[in-house]
Amino acid sequence: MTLVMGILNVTPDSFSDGGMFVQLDAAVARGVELAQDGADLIDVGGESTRPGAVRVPVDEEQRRVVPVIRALSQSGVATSIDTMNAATARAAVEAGASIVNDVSGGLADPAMAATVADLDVDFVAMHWRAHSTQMDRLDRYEDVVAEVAAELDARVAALVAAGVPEGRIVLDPGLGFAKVTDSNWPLLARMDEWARGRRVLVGASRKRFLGAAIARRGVDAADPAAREHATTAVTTLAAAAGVWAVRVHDARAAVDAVRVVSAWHAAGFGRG
Ligand code: PMM
Repeated sequence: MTLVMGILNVTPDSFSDGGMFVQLDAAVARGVELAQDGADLIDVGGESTRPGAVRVPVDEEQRRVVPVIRALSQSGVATSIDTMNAATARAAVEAGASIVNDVSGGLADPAMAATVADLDVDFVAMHWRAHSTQMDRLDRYEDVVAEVAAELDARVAALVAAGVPEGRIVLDPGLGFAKVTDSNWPLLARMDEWARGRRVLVGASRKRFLGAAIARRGVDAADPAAREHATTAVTTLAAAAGVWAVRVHDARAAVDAVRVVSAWHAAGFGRG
C-alpha cells in the first residue's frame, strides 16, 4: 500500500507564535497530529523551498529540525529529514530520522552522496535544476519526460558511484521545481518512463500546477488550501499507479484515498 508522508515545515512562518520553545512544542504537536491522522512518517524540513525562497544557514536549519526529530522519535513517530545539507542529514539521522529527503537529489551539497552511503538510510532523490530563486526560469524542456528521466538517471549513477545501494534510492519527479504548470502533468501521466520500476515519491500537495488545473469562476485557485481536493485526486491516481509514497499536508485525506484504492484493487480491479 502507498505510504503517506506528512509534511512538517519548521520555518518561522509555519508557526507564527514566536519563541523557540513554543515553536518546538507546536511543531512536535503537529507531527504527532499528522501521525494520528494516519501518516506513516513525518517529513521534517527547516528550509523553505517555495519559489523565490532564500537559503537558511545550516546551523539555523539544524536548530529548527533536530529537536523536533528527536522528540518525534522518542514518541515513536517515524521521520524523514527534508534537507539539501549533508551535515543536517547526518544530525537528523543521529536524532532518529530514518530517511533523507533531498529536493536537489544530492546536487546542492557535494558531500551528500557519501554521507548517505555512510548513514545507510533510504534516500529520496528529487529532480531539481537550481535553487528556488532561479528554478522557475529553468522550466525549459524539449521533452520533459525524457529530460527528467535522463537527469534522474545521472543522479542515480552518481549516488551509486558514491556507495549508495541502488535499492536505497527513491525517485521523485520534483513537481513544481523548474516546472511551473504544464511540465508537471506528463511526469505524472507517464511515470513508468522515468521511474522504470524504482520506488517513487510524489509531492503534489497544494502546488501551483493544481491551482492552474482547477481555476474557474468561484474557485480561488491561488489559495493553496483550495487545492486540497485536487491533491486528493492526485493521491488517488498515484496510489492506483503503485507509487511508494505521497508527500502531503493533509494526512487523513491521503490515507482515505490510499485505502479506497486498496479496497478497489482487492475487489478485483483489472480482472473483469
Ligand atoms: N516539495 C517541497 C518540499 N520538499 N520533497 C520531495 N521529496 N518532493 C517534493 O515534491 C517536495 C519536497 C515543497 O513543498 P512544500 O513547500 O509544500 O513543503
